[in-house]
Amino acid sequence: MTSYLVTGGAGFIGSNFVHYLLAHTDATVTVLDKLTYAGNLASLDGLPADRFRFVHGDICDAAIVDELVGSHDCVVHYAAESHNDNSLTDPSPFVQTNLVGTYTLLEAVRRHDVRYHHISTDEVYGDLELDDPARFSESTPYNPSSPYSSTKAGSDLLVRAWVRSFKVAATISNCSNNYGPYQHVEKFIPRQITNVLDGGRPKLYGAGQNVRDWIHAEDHSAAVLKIIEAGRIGETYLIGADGEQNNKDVVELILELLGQPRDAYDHVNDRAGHDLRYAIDSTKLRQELGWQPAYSDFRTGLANTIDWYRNNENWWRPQKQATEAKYAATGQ
Ligand code: NAD
Ligand code: TDX
Repeated sequence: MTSYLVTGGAGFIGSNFVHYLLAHTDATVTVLDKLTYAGNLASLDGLPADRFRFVHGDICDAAIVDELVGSHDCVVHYAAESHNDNSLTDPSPFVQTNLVGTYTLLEAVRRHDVRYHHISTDEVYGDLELDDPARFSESTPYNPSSPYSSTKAGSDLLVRAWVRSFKVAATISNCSNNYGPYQHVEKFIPRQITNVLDGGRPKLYGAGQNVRDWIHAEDHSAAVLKIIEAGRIGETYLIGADGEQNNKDVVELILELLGQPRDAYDHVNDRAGHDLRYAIDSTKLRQELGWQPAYSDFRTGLANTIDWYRNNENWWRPQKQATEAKYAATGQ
């Protein structure tokens, strides 16, 4: 039996991973989470009390991090400031949490010689042209665009340096855009679903031609567990499910699945420096570790996600108004 310390486990992907881990292994899990605006304890409701514990704290707090890292077998690091738009308004918490927080964890992992898995994003590679057949692979050079992605890239480089210099037992995964339950309403898909459920309209940045490579959060969790259990130390694995879609098509599909006219959306101000296209080649993960996505049909995965938001209004309602007020201030 393994004891896991999961940072950021009250956030979107971290909470999905905790549910997955407790359902698919006999492990015990401690979540360390600061409960920023993005953390929600309700995402961890219903977990078995004898195998799960929540600790409220900051990954930049070296004392609490040292104590928790020293008492677990494996650290899985999800905690981050994660939203590109927020990083354009105020980059400072991104530098603090994503860089200083990762450094604080790595130092504790080094002291206690604990297995570490680092969760990162495909955005560290920058973006691709819309008509470029290329996809990101493990050998693509880093070229991040935003304050968010540059701090994630910096955190990945810290991990690589700690592996090489201090022989820390770490792996890294860079995943594409996730969707599924428990995602904050500031993000693209939940924002549009809840706008429509609220009687409003989806908001598309610019012309909506930007492409994202969608993967269901449960498929991401399965891939991370495979890498922790069977991945090679020091290696990076890209995680993606061949889910490329442009934003306009996604908005139109959400409207169709919710029984609305496909053109009932608004164009709003574009994001500064908006990355054009992300696309992942996950051959290494599939061939080396035998991982495959279970959600191969985006339409079905999206319909399930819409049902989840329809049935869990009490989960998202408290954040909706403040989130839309922030967007109104930037004309988005
Ligand atoms: P999220 O914003 O939903 O959740 C982040 C969580 O981290 C929250 O619970 C928050 O309270 C917590 N947190 C923030 N600062 C903290 C701190 N200083 N100390 C402790 N906890 C803190 O984010 P998410 O979308 O679930 O992303 C999780 C991770 O996955 C991030 O590292 C992100 O870069 C990465 N990622 C996300 C996506 C995506 O599509 N969302 C894709 C690839 C990689
Ligand atoms: O209202 C919107 N309208 C819109 O057109 C919002 C919120 C977004 N968009 C566009 C911007 C992007 O092209 O939709 C796309 C997806 O936007 P986000 O959900 O903000 O995701 P993105 O910026 O692509 O980053 C996400 O994937 C990679 C996560 O937020 C990151 O944490 C992850 O690293």
